[in-house]
Amino acid sequence: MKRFYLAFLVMGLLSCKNSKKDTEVLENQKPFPYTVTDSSKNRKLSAAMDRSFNHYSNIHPKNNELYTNFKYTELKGFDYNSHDGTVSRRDPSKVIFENGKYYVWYTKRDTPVIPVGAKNAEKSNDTIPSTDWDLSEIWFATSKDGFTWEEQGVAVPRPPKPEVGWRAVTTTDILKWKGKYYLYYQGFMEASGKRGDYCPVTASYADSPDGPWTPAGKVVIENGPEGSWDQYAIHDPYPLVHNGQIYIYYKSAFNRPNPVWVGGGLVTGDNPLGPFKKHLLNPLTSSGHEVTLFPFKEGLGAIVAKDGTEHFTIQYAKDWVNFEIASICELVPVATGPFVPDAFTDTKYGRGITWGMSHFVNAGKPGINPHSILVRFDCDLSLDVDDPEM
Ligand code: AAL
Repeated sequence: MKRFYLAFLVMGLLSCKNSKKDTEVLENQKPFPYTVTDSSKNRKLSAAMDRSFNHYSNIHPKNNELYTNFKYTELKGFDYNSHDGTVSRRDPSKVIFENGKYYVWYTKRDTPVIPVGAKNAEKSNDTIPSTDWDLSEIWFATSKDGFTWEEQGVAVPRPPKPEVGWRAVTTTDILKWKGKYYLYYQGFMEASGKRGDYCPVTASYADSPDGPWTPAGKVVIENGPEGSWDQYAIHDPYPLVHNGQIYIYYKSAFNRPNPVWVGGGLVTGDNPLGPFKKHLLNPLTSSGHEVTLFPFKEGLGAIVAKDGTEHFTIQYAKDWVNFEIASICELVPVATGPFVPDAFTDTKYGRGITWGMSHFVNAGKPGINPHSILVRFDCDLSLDVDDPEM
C-alpha cells in the first residue's frame, strides 16, 4: 500500500512540475492576432487551439457574407426509370440564361444494367458500366423557372473509338466567349476504375446553346507530366472570364487509385480550344471534390464540398488564386452548377450566387440501385438577393 502512496506522490509532484513548465513564458511564441485576457497570454497551446487561433483566426463562420445555409428542392421533368439505377443524371454545368430560358448540361447514363462498381471495373464491357458515369453522354435541359425542366436530348454523344471520350463524355461545364458557346468535359478512353478515374479534358463548340455541337476532336487541357500532381486526371473543368482571359479551374485526384486526395488547379488562355497555360502555383486549393466558383466583389468565391482537409468551407481569393477560408457551412451542395450572372462578363465586382443545380448520389444499398439525381439548391452567397437578374 505504501508503495502506491509513494507512486501517487511522485506523480503529483511531476504533474505540478509539468504544469509549471507549461505556464512558463515561451520564447519565440508569436503574439496572438486577437485580444486575450492577461491570464491566457503566453500559455503554451494545445495543437487544436494553436490551429484555431494562429492558423484560422480569420474565420467567423456566421459573421461574413460568405456564410449561408442551403435549401434543396426536387426538380420536375426528369424521368429516372423508376429509380432502378439504369438512368443517372449528375454533375450539372453552370446554369445560363439565354433566349428567355435557363439551360443546363449534365452527365446522363442510360444503360441496360446498373454499374458493376469501380472495384469490379474489369467486369465492365461495351454495355455494362463500371461506375455511375461510365458509358455516359452529355445531355441538356431548359427551364422557364429553374424548377420544372424539359430534357432536350443529347448535346455531346460519345464519339467513335479511338477518339477522345469514346468510352464516356462526362462532367461538363459551359463557357460563352465572343458570341460562341463551348462545352468542356472529361473524355474517358478507358472504363473509369480500371486504373483509377483517369481522363483528360476535351471540348465541343456551337453558335447556339441549342447546338449543334462540333467536337474539338483533341485533348484541350492536358494531364500533367509524369510525377506531377495532375498527371492522371483533369476533372470538373469550370470556365470563367477574368482580365480578358479564359480562366478554367479544374480538379485532380492525385493519388488515385488509392483514397482520393484532391487539388484544384487553374489554366488560362485566350483561345477556347487551347493551348492553355497552367498556373505556376497549382494546385490552388487542397480540398473540394468538385470545384464551384463565382465572382464575388473583386475576387472569387469557392464552394469547397467534400474531400480534403478544408471540405465544407466557403473560400475567397481576392486575386483569384490565393484562397482563404471564409466560412464553414453545413449540407454543402455537391457537384454544384450555380447560376452565375457574372461568369462571362469579365466583371470587376462580382455579385455572387443565389441558386443552381447540384446532385445527390445514391451509392447503392441493398434494394436500392446506385444512381444520381439532379436537384436545385438555393443559398445566399450574393451581395444583393433582390437583384432581379439573380
Ligand atoms: C464527379 C467528378 C468527376 C469524376 C466523377 C465524375 O463528381 O468529380 O466526374 O470523374 O465524379
